[in-house]
Amino acid sequence: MMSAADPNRLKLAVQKSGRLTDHSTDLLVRCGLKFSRGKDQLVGFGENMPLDLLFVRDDDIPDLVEEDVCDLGLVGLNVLEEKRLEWIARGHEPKFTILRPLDFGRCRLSIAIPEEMAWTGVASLQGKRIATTYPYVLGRFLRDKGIEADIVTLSGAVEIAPRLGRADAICDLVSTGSTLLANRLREVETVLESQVVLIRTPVAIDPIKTEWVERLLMRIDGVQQVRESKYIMLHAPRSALPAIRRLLPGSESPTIIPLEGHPDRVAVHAVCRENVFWETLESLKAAGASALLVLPVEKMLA
Ligand code: PRT
Ligand code: ZN
Repeated sequence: MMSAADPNRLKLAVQKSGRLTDHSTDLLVRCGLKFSRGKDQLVGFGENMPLDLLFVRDDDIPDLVEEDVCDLGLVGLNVLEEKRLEWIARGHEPKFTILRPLDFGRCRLSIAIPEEMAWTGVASLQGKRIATTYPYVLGRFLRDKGIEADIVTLSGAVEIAPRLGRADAICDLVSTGSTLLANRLREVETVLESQVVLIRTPVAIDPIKTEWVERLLMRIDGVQQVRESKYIMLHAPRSALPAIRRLLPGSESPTIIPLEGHPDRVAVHAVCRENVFWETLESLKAAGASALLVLPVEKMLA
């Protein structure tokens, strides 16, 4: 019987429980993976692919991949970049590879200051105390900008540090900005834009497993493409074709089909790699199109 300890099976580290967990497992399920979670909930056993999931804290994912305990990992660039700079500072040159940015878990690491603090640009940080859980990324940012400031490293609750008198400013993750607002803080500078990335071990993966990495990547690309893609169908007079082709968003070569009994009219079918908005449909109609139909695309393989 196959087991998760089988060296021929890929191991992919994902966050155990947090903001990235559902998106990570959803992506893999969309790639066709069926998995069952063991009693300890730590391993997800791939039932239809030689691929097992290891559920861990997101902060552990870079180490697990860099040390080749896992072949692959899904982790936020914020966590990965902080680890990378920490390793370099400790004399370890990291060798993992980023295979794909994945367009979820988007957020930014930003500097925020109390509402009443004056701001004339990053120079306003000179000599200030900045609280963060990202001392290495913040340190590099300040060095690049030529700013000398005190980095106050905290393990959490960074947003209350100014109110407690522990810092003058903070450097923390922001997505909607409502946490900053609730703490009367103002976002003034982006330090790092982040999203989830797929990373792979620096160690060579054996050929059988490599084939599955390639298949997984191809499926991930397909999943990413269909997310925004639409299949659009319409009828139009032949004379309107040039105008209609210009209006179809992100589509390469539409299929043109003659309409029985209407020599001057055709059906146009096209895959649009961008969302199709009402405005586009209205413009198409104005250009002569009729019987417009927009369908979601379920799977795509180039
Ligand atoms: O237990 P474990 O260590 O695995 O989880 P964790 O608590 O460290 O991480 P988790 O689940 O909170 O976040 C995991 C990852 O999600 C982060 O490393 C980022 O890559 C990503 N991410 C995306 C975010 C946010 N958006 C985000 N908004 N991580 C944290 N936040 C915080 C933010 O700092 C703020 O305090 O959420 C709060 C709300 O944000 P606003 O701006 O929407 O108010
Ligand atoms: Zn964490």
